[in-house]
Amino acid sequence: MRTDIAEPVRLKDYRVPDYLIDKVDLDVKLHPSATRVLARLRIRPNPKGRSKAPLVLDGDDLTATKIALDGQLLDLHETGAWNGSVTPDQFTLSAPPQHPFVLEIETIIDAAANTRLMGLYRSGSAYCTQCEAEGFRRITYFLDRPDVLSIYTVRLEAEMSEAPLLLSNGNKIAGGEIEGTTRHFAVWHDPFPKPSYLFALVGGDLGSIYDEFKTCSGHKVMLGIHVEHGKEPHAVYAMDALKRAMEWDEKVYGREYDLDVFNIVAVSDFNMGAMENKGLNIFNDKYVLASPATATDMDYANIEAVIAHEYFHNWTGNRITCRDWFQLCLKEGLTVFRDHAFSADMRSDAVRRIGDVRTLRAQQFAEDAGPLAHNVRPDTYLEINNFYTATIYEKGAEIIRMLNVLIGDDAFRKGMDLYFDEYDGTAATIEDFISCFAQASGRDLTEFSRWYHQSGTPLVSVTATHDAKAETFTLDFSQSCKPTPGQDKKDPFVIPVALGLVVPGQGDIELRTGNQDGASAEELSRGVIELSAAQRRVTFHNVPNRPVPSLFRGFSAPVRLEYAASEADLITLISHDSDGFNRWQAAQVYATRLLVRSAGQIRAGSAPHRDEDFSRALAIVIEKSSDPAFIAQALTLPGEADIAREIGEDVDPDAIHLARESLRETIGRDLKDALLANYQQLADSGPYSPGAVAAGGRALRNAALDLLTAGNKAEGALLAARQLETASTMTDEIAALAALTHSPGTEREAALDAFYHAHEGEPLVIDKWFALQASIPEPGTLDRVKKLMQHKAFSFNNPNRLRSLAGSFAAINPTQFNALDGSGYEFIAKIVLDLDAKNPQVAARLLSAFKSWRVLEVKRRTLAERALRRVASTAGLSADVKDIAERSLG
Ligand code: B3K
Ligand code: ZN
Repeated sequence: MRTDIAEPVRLKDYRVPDYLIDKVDLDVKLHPSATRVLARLRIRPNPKGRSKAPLVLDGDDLTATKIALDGQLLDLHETGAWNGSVTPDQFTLSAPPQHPFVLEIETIIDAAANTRLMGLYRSGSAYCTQCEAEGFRRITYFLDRPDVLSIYTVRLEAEMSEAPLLLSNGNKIAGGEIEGTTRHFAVWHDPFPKPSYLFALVGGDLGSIYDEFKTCSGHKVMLGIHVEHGKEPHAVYAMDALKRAMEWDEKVYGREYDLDVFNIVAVSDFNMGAMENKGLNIFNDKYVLASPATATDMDYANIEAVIAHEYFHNWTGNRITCRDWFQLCLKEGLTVFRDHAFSADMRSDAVRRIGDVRTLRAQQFAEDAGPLAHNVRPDTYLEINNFYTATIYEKGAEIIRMLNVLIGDDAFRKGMDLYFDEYDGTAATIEDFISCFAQASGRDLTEFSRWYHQSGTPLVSVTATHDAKAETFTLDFSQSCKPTPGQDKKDPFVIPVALGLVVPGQGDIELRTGNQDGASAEELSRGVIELSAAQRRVTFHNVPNRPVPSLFRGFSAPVRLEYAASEADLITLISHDSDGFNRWQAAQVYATRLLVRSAGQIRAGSAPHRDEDFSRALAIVIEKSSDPAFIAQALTLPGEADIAREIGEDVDPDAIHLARESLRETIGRDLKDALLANYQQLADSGPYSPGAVAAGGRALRNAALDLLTAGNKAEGALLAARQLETASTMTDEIAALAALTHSPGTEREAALDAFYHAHEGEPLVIDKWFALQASIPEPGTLDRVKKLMQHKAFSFNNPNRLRSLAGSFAAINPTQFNALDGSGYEFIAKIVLDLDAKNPQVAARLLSAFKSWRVLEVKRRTLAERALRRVASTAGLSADVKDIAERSLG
């Protein structure tokens, strides 16, 4: 384990590599505890690098058995003889040849002992790899950085019985049995130069499904998805999503696939969601396997999105990669932007946008508001694996979305085409990317680029004045952004404000008519005002009746909006806004306002305020909207973490929880008839479809069940019990079980037991069972979670199991994680420490659950700080955990 906290890596220190590695030939003999890797590297001095620089190759925990330079074996015990050094973490040649040369390195790897799941490891009986960000150096010594691009040829050899399937990147060029032995081999060649983080291999005995895709130029591509034997039918949906993604990228971006084969392998031990290795994506099986009886509609939607995301990386990430890890958002933000657009095209636009914004607010806004806030393009890092964050991914995607809104669809597409033309086959930077859009749109994007180097969520405050006599309507905008770690002062952001002015009964006012002050004709015709200074005023003329401003339509910028809309205005927007997102947003603002007020009242010892107008507003949504998925979103209140963020300081999670429960109860009672009518009308019928329409019906039905249960526990429990008995989909089954878990008692326990026994053989379903129990907002939950950690279905070494149980407890159970006695914090801190020795990446991720500790009321804050300090001061911590602990403490 790496315990040495190295010096921070800084963007400003970037230097081109002194050596390049043009070709990599790997000869890998798979063996459970002693895989032999022979790497043959063709190296040459980089004409752009420093001359006569030493060659320093990265390693991590490596055991080299042989190293030869241009065919001459180096005596590894006598390093003086060849003027260099070799340690598990580095290989150095102090005076390497100044002409092309070949370095051959033999390493022996114990894949079975690799619990970090980085480099070569085993998942079940399969061998697989994960190299991003710095895992290749756990396979062989290398210039393990994304700007060293090489052509790989990989020969894999294994026992036929153990690994009948042998895969690597690129196309298969040879293979067969090895005569006189029980072994076989396969040779894969990838003609596209790639960085080492995109290398992958898989060896195993897996079940496969195959299909074919004909690209727009008529090239036939063989598609394979490889899963645990017996699970093949559960991979059919992923295959369908893959083909749709391939077609979409051709149609929308003109991007064609470039190899003869595309393979996806699903494994059950994986640190994150999936990995875009060239031609050989490796997936957490959670994002591949689905059947109506085992996966929810949300799972199906996630599979579609992740399959598309990894596939889209083939162009945005692989063909054009990142110069260095500071540019991570170049591939991640852009690819999330692309997968969001894909999902929106596959499903309902407004509903997808609502889902994406919910995620952004819950994860990225929370990160931006706390001690872990960082730039979308960081300036420095200690451990790059800690930067695969919502800020890089989700905010990175929002920046590109804003760019699209600002320059329009045509210039945006032109900019993307330029980017692909100009930078194909290279390792690029954010500046390279932005320059393409500056060129395509003729705009100076320097100020816009501040989004990449200033952290924090801007706050946009708006006041509106209507002058009935003068028939004018004036909007005054101002922006600010709180200090974030290392950044006290911020320059103004360039913020696109998509807006409309809504008049009840009349709809949107035509913005172009009349003389408008302070906005250009182009802004008005597009309905997008650009806020690029600290303040801006826009006055609309010929506005006899006071309109209601609908601001940030479609969530046109990742900002917080402060606008004192009256409740009547919010109801106008809920009822009449032509923008679906803002209809939903108005309901959320209304709910948040009530919830913040009630939480304050509860904290002050009084009863929460009841508001029937809000129920009436929701009744309007139910009545007016024809899209069940949209209604379901409107009926889902802001989460407890969202309310906490809105309160911003002295946060009491118990008061927030009670306030939210009480509002759910009120809605459940007030809207009982309408909810029940929808519940009954949307009863499941016909064969299962994972499509948006059928899923929307189930979403509304289950949102109704949730509120009905909140309104009347006994009646809700009856409905839920009936649904649990008759459910034909996992969506309905888990929703019913969730409704039942609201009430303690023998019925709940019996339902949980029955669910377990019905799904015992399906680890991914048992993960839902773990997560559901970990999220019960009751004091007994911590004991329950501890007990479940002893359950035979639990495994401390499997990231999915651990995330379902401990991760859910920390992330989605705010009252118990933040229990007043500190037991939740101590529990998570202990798991982080126990896990750190085995899998630092997952341990560090779990520790980031403390990211909002500073806003808690003083008792909890003190206890959370104590737990964080205990972690930070533990000897022998990994760089990953130490970095998160120290930054959290700030
Ligand atoms: N690029 C990978 C993430 C790698 C994470 C390394 N710690 C998956 C993705 O974003 O597509
Ligand atoms: Zn990605």
